[in-house]
Order: sequence, then C-alpha cells, then structure tokens
Amino acid sequence: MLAALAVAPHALAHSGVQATSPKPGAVVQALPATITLTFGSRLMRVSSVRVTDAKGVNHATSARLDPRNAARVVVRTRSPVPGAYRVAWTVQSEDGHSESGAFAFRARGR
Ligand SMILES: [Cu+2]
Repeated sequence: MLAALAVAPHALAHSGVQATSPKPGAVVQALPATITLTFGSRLMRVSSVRVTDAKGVNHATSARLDPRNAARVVVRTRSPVPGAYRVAWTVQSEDGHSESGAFAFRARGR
C-alpha cells in the first residue's frame, strides 16, 4: 500500500498511450501511410518507433512529435505489405524518463 502511494504521483507523469491509429487489434485494408499515437501527457521527445511486419522488416521512415500537440507522435511508413504489424515505441516523457510499449494490428491487403 505504501509503495503504491509513493509511486502514484510519478505514474501520473507517465499516463501512457491514450489512443492510437490504427487501434490495437484493428484489421485495416492496408498499412496506413501515417500512424499516430496519442499520449496522456506531453512528451519531451520520440526516442524510437518501429513498425515491423511479420518478417521483422521495419516500415517506419520517421517518427516525430506533432508540432501542434506535444502529446501526439506521428509516424510515417513505407512499402505496405499485407499481414500483421507490430508498433513498438519508446518516448521520453516531460520529466525526462523513458517510457515504452507496443501494440499490434493487421493489414488485410487487397
Ligand atoms: Cu518519470
């Protein structure tokens, strides 16, 4: 209990991903040219984002903070292929700490 209370204020600075596009578990027609991750609080910077297909090939070409919303990460992709994708991210929150996570979605293909 004491440990949980001690952690709580810090956890607020790391509110995690609130929304992604595509959503976790989504089935989409094709790999979107833009993937977004919206966090619960502002970020200091994007450390890395990988968008890997079932073969482990990374399709991300860039990952940046949205200049109009520092809680939003915009990822550009290339070379869409059908199949499963995993988006693995590491960001630096405003307090300077690193936070990471991952989600998956599927591209149906034509
Ligand atoms: Cu922290």
